[in-house]
Amino acid sequence: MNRNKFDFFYRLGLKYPLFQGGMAWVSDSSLAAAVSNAGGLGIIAAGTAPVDYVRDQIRKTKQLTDKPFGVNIMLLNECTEQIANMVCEEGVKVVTTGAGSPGKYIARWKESGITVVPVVPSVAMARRMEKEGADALIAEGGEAGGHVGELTTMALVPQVVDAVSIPVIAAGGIGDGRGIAAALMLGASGVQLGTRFVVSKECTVHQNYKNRVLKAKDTDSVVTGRPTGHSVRVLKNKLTRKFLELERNCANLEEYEALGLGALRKAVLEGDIDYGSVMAGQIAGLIKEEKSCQEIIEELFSQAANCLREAQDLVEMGKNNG
Ligand code: TUI
Repeated sequence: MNRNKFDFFYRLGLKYPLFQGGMAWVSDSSLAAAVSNAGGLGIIAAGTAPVDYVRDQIRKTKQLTDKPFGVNIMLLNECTEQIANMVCEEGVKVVTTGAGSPGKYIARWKESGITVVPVVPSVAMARRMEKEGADALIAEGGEAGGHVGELTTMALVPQVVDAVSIPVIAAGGIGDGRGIAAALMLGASGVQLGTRFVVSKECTVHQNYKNRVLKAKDTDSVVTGRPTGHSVRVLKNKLTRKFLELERNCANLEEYEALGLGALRKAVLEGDIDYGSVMAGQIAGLIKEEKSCQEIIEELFSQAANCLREAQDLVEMGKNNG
């Protein structure tokens, strides 16, 4: 029997109903441990990395926190099969997935006691994942950074909430407490934030990457890659200009993919924000200051609580002034 809407997060041992997004090359042991230590669920991203890199990050995270943390498995990774087995061996508590269907791994993960939380971009995918045994879902709208589906968070979340009976975590376009309050109003039980944590003290991305996000304005992100079927939201730069030009000219896909290969690593590790891929969500323009993960999370939930109290005032006003 559910204690309340947030029971799923209580059971995971979290203080807040918050997941940190698993961002390829960005979400490492440093970021994941900081978020977990601050009461959210820190998540290590496997991204396109080999299995040994991911195992190493898991072991480092265990050194940095005794709180639960998760691993995000990006299903286009060539080593997905090995990573899927490794997380069982390492006793990971939560697995989130992205960029595909994790169907064939779910039984294996559940046998190992792992809580399975796939990202879904549609109601059809949400229904399928619930049927295949997912414990909860992340409904991610196209405001998010990185690989995105077509629907917005505002439209996707309530439709997924109505379609399934497992908890739904809203993601995409949430950058502050107002976004959290709004997501809860849409029926979500919790939230996942990625971009906000890129600009945190414990995030190890190149300083140029953080500065680019801090400098971003509302219209600075763009979706590239639609012709390849892998739409990716990134901040505009010389690389995206070239991408969009190729898209307009219907360039062949090989030329296109060659340009994108390794571009994310170039931005994250080398700080090449001109020709690297600076993945970030539409809320980048909302981020004004680098803070510690603990400061970010406490501020998020105190602002959300204030928003919800104001909403309650509206209810009271209707009662008192009728
Ligand atoms: O996965 C993400 N975001 C990502 S993955 C990534 S690494 C990458 N880089 C270049 C190209 C592709 C990937 C960077 N950002 N978010 C979760 C997410 N999952 N968004 C959308 C989906 C998704 C899409 C289709 C989930 C399931 C799905 O199912 C299709 C099907 O029917 O199998």
